[in-house]
Amino acid sequence: GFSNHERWPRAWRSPEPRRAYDIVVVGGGGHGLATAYYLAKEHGLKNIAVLEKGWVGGGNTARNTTIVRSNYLWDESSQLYEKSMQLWEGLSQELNYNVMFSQRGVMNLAHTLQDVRDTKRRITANRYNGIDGEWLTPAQIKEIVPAINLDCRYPVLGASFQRRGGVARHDAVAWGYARAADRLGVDIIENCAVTGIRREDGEVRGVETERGFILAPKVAVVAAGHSSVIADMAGLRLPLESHPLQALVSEPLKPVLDTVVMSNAVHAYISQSDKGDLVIGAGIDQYVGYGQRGSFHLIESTLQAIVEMFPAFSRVRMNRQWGGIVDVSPDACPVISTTPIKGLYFNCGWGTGGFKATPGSGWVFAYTVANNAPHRLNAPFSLNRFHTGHLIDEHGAAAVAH
Ligand code: FAD
Ligand code: PYC
Repeated sequence: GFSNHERWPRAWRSPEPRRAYDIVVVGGGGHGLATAYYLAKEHGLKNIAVLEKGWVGGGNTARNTTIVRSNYLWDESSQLYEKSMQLWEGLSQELNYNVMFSQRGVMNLAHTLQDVRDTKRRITANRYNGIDGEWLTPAQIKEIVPAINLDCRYPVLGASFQRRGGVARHDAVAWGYARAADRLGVDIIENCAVTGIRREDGEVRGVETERGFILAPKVAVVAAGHSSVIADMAGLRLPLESHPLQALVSEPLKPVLDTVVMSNAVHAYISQSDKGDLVIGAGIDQYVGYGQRGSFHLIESTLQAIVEMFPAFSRVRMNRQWGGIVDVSPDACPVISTTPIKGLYFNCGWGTGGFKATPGSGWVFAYTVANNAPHRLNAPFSLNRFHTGHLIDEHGAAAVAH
């Protein structure tokens, strides 16, 4: 049956690294690939390499639960995520690659009076920013999600609903950006870990890699959970903690859930993939670490929460479980920034919520690297905010327990 699939053309080249590039992007996840694509497409820069220590999209890009929404509280973040949402809406056409963006709606449940107040406040703030959002009563929730048990241990009192939110196919996002960037001349170099950052006189000169030294006057780091490790190579300390975040999927079922349901209070979220699996995620592991593994305690606590809300799923079998390493910042917002070292840029701190931001993050980071200055949309997200105190607290809208 698979014999017809043997001679598929490669979607991107596998070049040997050159001695020098104008820009080296460190990290071949969705964000790094999107950055390289927009550098080439929007800024006409062609001499670019993406260096990836493993394989394209093998990090958090391939490990997340693919939820996309833009319903953040503060103006700064909602505008950044909404830019991303607008890019998602045209992404399959832009890349000529079906990223399976499915706007099936995202529901954030409220289980306490404080949840209700916070959620309604967020919906109002979103609407002032031109972002869709509505409050659902329990009866309206039941209409959209017949399988839900509203009268669970922490009764469901209502929910926010962003109808333009939804899910996308994570691998396709990485592959689509990789192919499009490659066609614009970007060299994507897999199995090429960066092991050092060479600096002279306060400026970047290039990167040490497993495959030798590469000269570059600009180095743009997009390494998610390993950002602090790379910052350390340059003598920088980032205000980030790396935590595992776990998810699991069930055996495939017939269609039973056609929207996304998230509950911060009980630490679980669920959707059904187009293949039929229930895709389930948890709150972050409380300890820091770099192990991309699942653990037993989490299966128990997360599935308890899911079965409380969806008793009908109690006998569904789980197929696979894994972890990714998320880079959590003190205000649950990203860092998209120049640094005190000329030519060194960081895009990190997306924590539990960066998949939805992939296109927008790449777009603003490309602007920042090309112009050596932030775009209006990412100016509030500089490293400097941890000195000035202008934090943008999005722990509520992060919607994943921290
Ligand atoms: P990655 O895909 O991790 O890319 C970083 C890359 O850098 C990796 O490929 C890594 O190998 C590479 N790298 C690291 N060190 C080096 C080095 N020294 N040299 C070269 N390369 C290096 N977000 C949402 O918006 N919605 C969700 O539903 C959601 N669910 C999640 C569920 C889980 C279980 C997890 C783990 C995360 C979830 N997230 C979600 C968060 C989201 O996945 C991340 O914020 C986002 O994918 C980060 O994107 P990235 O491209 O920067 O990361
Ligand atoms: O940010 O929407 C999100 C999210 C969902 C699951 C993990 N993060």
